[in-house]
Amino acid sequence: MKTPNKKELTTEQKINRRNFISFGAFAVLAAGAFEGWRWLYKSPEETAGITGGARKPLRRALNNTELFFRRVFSDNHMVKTYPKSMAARRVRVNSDIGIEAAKKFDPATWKLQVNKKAGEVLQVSLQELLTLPKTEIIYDFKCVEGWDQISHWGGVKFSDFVKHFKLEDYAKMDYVGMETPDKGYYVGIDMSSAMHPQTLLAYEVNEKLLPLEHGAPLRLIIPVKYGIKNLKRIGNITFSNTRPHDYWAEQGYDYYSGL
Ligand SMILES: Nc1nc2c(c(=O)[nH]1)N[C@H]1C(S)=C(S)[C@@H](COP(=O)(O)O)O[C@H]1N2
Ligand SMILES: [Mo]
Repeated sequence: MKTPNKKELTTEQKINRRNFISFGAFAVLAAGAFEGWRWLYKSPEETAGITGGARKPLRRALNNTELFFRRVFSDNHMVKTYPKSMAARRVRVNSDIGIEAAKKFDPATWKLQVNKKAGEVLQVSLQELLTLPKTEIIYDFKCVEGWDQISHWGGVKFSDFVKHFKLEDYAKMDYVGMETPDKGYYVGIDMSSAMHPQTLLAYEVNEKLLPLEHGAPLRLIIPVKYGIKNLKRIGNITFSNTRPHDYWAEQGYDYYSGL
């Protein structure tokens, strides 16, 4: 049997050495983690106020995280817009639940119904909406099914509509629900997204009144949400503090459906 010389280690020795190195590395990491925990544990507590009880460095991290998300998702955050030259000439028609071509619908006799308290209903004609200030937007419309398209819409800002019809008290509620006239399709929207400055009650696409398949006479254009929330052919609007029913949320899609 050959005796191992000093440089040549036996297999067993090699294994032992590796074990030793692995354990050593583990011990160093564990010591680091322990030191980190001890550092946090020994850090002073934050001054109690609206929040309290967290270590100062931890609260600093939490606050920065919140600030980051608020900057990204705040009401003031604007969806990116594009020049008119980039807007699609042929705007894709996706689905037609509640607005099926076979169903009878006369846009001329349509009126938007706004359900107010005590059963009172405010009726608004398209002619009246056309007299309000018009806002246009060209943005990338995104459908959850995977397609997106830059498109050009025009109409009345939902927030201008609220002001014009003195619905401010209703807009203090948490949600707004919208349904097609036949109630076949319906969405629920959180109020801050509805009141977002880019949210429109749209009556135009590419500077012309909406065709039926895009939701004539009036549809919702809400750029902070996926396509599913952009209800075509609004029949009625209802304000509430509880979540209104929502067609795709009932099928398991995210209720918020924000971008
Ligand atoms: N009434 C009604 N509105 C609707 C839908 C629908 O089926 N019925 N589909 C939604 C979906 S999933 C998308 S992506 C957009 C598509 O709008 P467009 O057909 O104008 O492209 O409308 C939304 N609004
Ligand atoms: Mo969609």
